Amino acid sequence: MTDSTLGVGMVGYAFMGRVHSQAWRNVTAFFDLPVAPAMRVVCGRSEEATAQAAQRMGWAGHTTDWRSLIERDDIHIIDICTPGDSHAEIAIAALEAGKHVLCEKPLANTVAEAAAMAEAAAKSSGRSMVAFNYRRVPAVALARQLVDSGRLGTVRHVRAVYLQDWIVDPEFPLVWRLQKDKAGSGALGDIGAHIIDTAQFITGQDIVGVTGLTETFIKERPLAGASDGLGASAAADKGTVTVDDAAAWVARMSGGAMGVFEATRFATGRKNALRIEVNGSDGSLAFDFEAMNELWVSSGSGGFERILVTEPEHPYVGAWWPPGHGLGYEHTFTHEIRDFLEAIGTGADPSPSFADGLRVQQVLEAVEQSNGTYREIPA
Ligand code: SOE
Repeated sequence: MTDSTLGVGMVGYAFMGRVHSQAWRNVTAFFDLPVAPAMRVVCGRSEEATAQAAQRMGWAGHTTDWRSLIERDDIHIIDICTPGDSHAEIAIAALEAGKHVLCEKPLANTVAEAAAMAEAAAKSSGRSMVAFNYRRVPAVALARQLVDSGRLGTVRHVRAVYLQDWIVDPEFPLVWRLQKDKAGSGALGDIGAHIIDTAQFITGQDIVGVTGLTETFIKERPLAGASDGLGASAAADKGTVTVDDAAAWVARMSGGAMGVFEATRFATGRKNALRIEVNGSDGSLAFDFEAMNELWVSSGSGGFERILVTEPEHPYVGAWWPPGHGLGYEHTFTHEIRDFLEAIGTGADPSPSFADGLRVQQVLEAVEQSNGTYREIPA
């Protein structure tokens, strides 16, 4: 072990914990970095399941007490992969102890929690970052470069949707993502947060105002038993869904663009379609995560042309496979952890910061609150 080895403690080992583990395991095999992670401890609630997770995912040890991770001198990074209701407590304690913190999105369940986290981040000697992984899709990073270079001219429209369908079945159980006390909100915070970040990242414009609408189509669902990825077994008894199933909002952006956004888990047939289109005075671009190695670009005439974002000169791609071989969902997390470690190693502030995460949280809250501005059309 060299001085540049940083011990990692990860809290949570379900879907996000698995994909983060894969990134921690692989990052130094593909990227040259000033610091190297050592996967020291994974933390979860059940002793037996956490021990199994440690073994499968490559963690040297395990614990059921996240506070003990924060106290350890050989743990320098805390990676938070838990539901939103525990983000603030863990992150603030870790930042106060001077640890570096990577936190899953959305940053918190409320603006107040996110503000406290951003304040702790500003005071801490540790670095912190929110895990908005879609910024690290090569095609999305390329889209930002194109907008930055002026290729699109003045950006007038941003159209971003995030479409999934995993809870269309009314018998799908009431998992934590459908409970406000655990998740903060539904499709809005879980996937709407991603399109807010992606739109702001690509355009370099912040959302400065919104008017929104949220809906819960299925108001009661079977209680959830043992969990399994996004799903769980279903019990006979039912409980109330306390979050939105879908959200839509229009926005003004800081550079004068208009934004139209939609996040839903009821887009039957769409699995993970994060789509964004940006229209500028001189050109446009379009991206769909379900074809994540492609970016469509228009120079203003003759429609759109496809760029296959699999060349070594494209963002992140040179570290991987020969041209045309393509990347997947998991690579975005490896890129995220690469960028986090690079920033820590060079003494820079990683991006998106907790302050950026707070801003996203403010947009989410504004969408929920602006439901009140809805006007019915008289019959
Ligand atoms: C479920 O909607 C989910 O796993 C999100 O929580 C993730 O952030 C997204 O990347 C995929 O879908």
